[in-house]
Order: sequence, then C-alpha cells, then structure tokens
Amino acid sequence: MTESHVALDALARGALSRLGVDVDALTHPATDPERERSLIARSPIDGSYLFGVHAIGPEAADAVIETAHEAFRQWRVTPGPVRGALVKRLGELLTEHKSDLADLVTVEVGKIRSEALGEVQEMIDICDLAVGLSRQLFGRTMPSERAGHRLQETWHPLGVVGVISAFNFPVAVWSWNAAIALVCGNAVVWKPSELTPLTALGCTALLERAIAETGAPQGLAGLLLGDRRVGERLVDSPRVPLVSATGSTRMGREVGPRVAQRFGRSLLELGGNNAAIVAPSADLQVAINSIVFAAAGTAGQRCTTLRRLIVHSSIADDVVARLSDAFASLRIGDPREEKTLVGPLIHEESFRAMQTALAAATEQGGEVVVGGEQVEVAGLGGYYVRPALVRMPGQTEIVRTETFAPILYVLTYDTLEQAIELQNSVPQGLSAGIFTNDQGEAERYLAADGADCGIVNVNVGTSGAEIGGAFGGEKETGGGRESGSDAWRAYMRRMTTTVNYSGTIQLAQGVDFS
Ligand code: UN1
Repeated sequence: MTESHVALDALARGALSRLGVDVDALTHPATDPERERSLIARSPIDGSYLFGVHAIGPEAADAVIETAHEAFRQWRVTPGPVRGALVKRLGELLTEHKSDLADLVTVEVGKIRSEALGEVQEMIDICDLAVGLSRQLFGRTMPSERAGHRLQETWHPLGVVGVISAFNFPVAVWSWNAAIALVCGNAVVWKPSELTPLTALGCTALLERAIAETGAPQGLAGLLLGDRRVGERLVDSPRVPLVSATGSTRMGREVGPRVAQRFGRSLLELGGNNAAIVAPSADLQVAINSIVFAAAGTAGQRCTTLRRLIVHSSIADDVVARLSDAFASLRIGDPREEKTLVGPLIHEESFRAMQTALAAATEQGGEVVVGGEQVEVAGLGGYYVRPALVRMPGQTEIVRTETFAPILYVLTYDTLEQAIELQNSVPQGLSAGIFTNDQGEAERYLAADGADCGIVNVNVGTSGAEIGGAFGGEKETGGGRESGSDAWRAYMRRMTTTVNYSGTIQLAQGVDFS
C-alpha cells in the first residue's frame, strides 16, 4: 500500500462513518469473497482500489422499486409543506456534513476541494428552493365558457421517480431530482454511476436519516448499486412513471425509446458540445478568466464544459496567446492540495479518448497550441493531463464530437451571423455564451434566430449554472429540464377539472344534445 492509498482510505473511511454509512459492510476488493457481486470503489487521484461495495441484482432492484412505490402511496397524501419539512431536514444535514460529502466527491471523482464543496452547495441550494416550492405547487384557474362552472388545474404526484446519474456530478444531479421529486410527493429510486458508489451511499444515509427524523415513510429513497442491469429495471418498470437520466447521448438513445415504449416519461440531460463566442468589443479580462474555468475546470468533465471557442478574427491571435499562457500556468495535480486547479481524469479510457481526439484534430488540420500531454504527479498513478488548446481550420468532424476531456478547439469568424451558424451547427444543444460589450449584438445572440441551446449566457462561461434556472438543453442533449424555474412540473401530473355548480346541463362549444 502506498502512502497516498493509505491517506485516501482514511479520508474516505472518516467521511463515510461521519455520514452514517456502515463502513464495516464495505470490504477490501482483494479479500471480498463475493467479488463478482461487488462494485469497486476506486479513486482517480492515484488509481487505487478503495473498497468493494455490495451490488444488487435485477430481482433485488425490483424489490426496491416496489418498496418505494408503497412509500409513495403514503407520501402522495402527505401535505406539500409537510413533505417540505423532510427536504428542509435533508438540507440541514447536508450543511452539517458539507465537508464530509465533499471529501467523498474528491476521493471518487478527483474534484478539487473548491469544486467539491461547490457541488455540495448546489445540493443545499436546491433543497432551499424545493422547501419554498413545497408551498407553491400552483395550479391555475381559467374562466370557463359556461355559466356556473369552474375550470381549474391541480398538480398531483407522479409515483416513483427513477434517477440515473453520471460520475461527474455524483451528488448534485441526484439532489436536483430528489429534492424536487420529494416535495412534489414522489418516491425516488437512484441508480448512480458505477464509478461513484461511495458518494451515493453517503447521500442515501443522510436522506434516510432525514426520513427517520421527520417520520416520512421508509423506502422513499431507494438506491440501486449495481451494473447496467439494475438501471434497465428502472427504465423498464411500469412502476416508474418518470426516468430522469443524465449521461451520454448514446445512453439517452437507449433510455428514451425504452421508456417511451411503455408510455413512461423521460427527462434526458445528455451530451454537450458547448461554444462561446468572443466578439471584438469583449472585455478580455472577463472573457479569458471565464473561458479558462469553463474549459479546464473539473478537468473538462462537465456536460457544460466549454469545448469550442469562436473568436473574431481581428482578436484571435491575442486571445489565443493569452489563453495559451493561462493554460500553460494551470496548476495540475493532487486535487486535495489547495493550490491545484486541475485534478485527474476519471480513468485511463478518458485519457485514451483525449489522445485519440487530439490525433484526429491534428489530422484534420488542427494545431495544438499548448497542452494535451500527460502530467506526472509525484507519488500518484492517476491520469493527469494539461488541458489542450487547439487551433482548428474549421469545424471538422472531431470538433463536432463531444470528447469528455479538457480540449478547447479555437475557430475564427468575421460576422456575428457566421459565428452563430458555427456555434449552432453541431448535434448537441446544452449551453453557450457570448463575450461582448455591444448590447445590440448580445440581444441578436439571444433572439429566436440566435443561439439554439437550453442555457445561453452573456459575459458568463458555459458552465457553473445556478440552480434557480431550469437546467438542460436541446437537440441531442435530450430536451429535459431539471432544477429550478418550473422544472418541477415534469415531476407531477396535471389534472384538469371542470366543476358544474349551476344545476343545469350545459355542453361546451354550444353542443345541443337534448
Ligand atoms: C453536469 O455536468 O452534468 O452548470 C451538471 C454546471 C453545474 C452542473 C453541471 N451546475 O456546470
């Protein structure tokens, strides 16, 4: 055992036990007699294996879904504000254990401390929003065309909400769904990424504690730790009216049609290939700093990561030079160290995908200005890379492809129309931004024939959205909206009601059937 492994093991163990996870139930993978029935928790920081986590099979998954359904039957008749009290308690526990959960995010995903804490803060924020929402699940009343009639709509809970989440936001994405689904009166069954079982155990322990303390029904929060077969049970179960899935477009292409086949609903948050435009009037100080965070933060492993920069040709050389300096000076290394800005990639496969993409970019006429190389970090065996800045002659095939690693392709433009056309002509549609101080230009960018994404910013990078807005994107990003605004409606069913208090029969549209 290396020194780093011992430290990671201690960090994870400490955080897990403070979060209330039974650490003794975890095994060491090498000594686990039921190894095939385990998920392996590992850390990208040094590539080491930490624990074996007991995985469940498809039948056990069905039982979890069934238990959640039973809990839902009680929960749906619990008043909204009482449901809010559960999420309020969850938010308090998250605040109390912010540091513990952030430790697990760092251990399992390799996020730097500030980003790991930020991810847990995102959970606390969504709990706040959901608690307020628990008293505001408004329906509308419309004027009826008939005298002595009332026309109105009411929102009711849906049932068991299935959540499938990815490794890169292992706790925040679950909480966006869980907090909202719970105040809406649903149960939640979660299939986390196989790469992040420890954070999933930590979150579930906190929610279970909040459930017990507030007297909410047991079984409201199900966890499916297992391989894709348990996820498939969630996708195919008629007990699950909504499946909210975050991950690759390839995954969404499987999940969407399967859920639709049984007339379930899906909420898809899939790949992004996000672009930002830098206009001649841009404040370059604001632009450069925002671009570096959006492109290199989280080691390029956010769905909102900036992957394409579209720069006006008059300032392109200057922007590239400044970015090149910034990329070259990024501190890459152990995410537990305070000064580190870029931690490891999640695994070797990501590193290989990055190298393949860079080779393709060069073949397609690109020039790597800086970065792309593996960075050795003393004492650690993980996959660390310097984020790459690549000038491209045009929007070639590799630029149109999402590679989940820190590569920023630079393209140039001459007119705003050209820039918008370049930005929009990719299959994905998650987030986008423009850096400009020309208000007319910003407005044109935001107009109906401007940017075609779900999240479109001005003088703000493509990543790091607040929870108050609806989160999600168009085209191959899947069209779903999670988190704030009125995204809650996706977690409820709408009932339209006409009440006749006139004592007479009146048919709508003036139909006479007497
Ligand atoms: C994701 O990468 O799946 O806007 C979610 C952001 C974060 C959420 C990212 N608030 O970058």
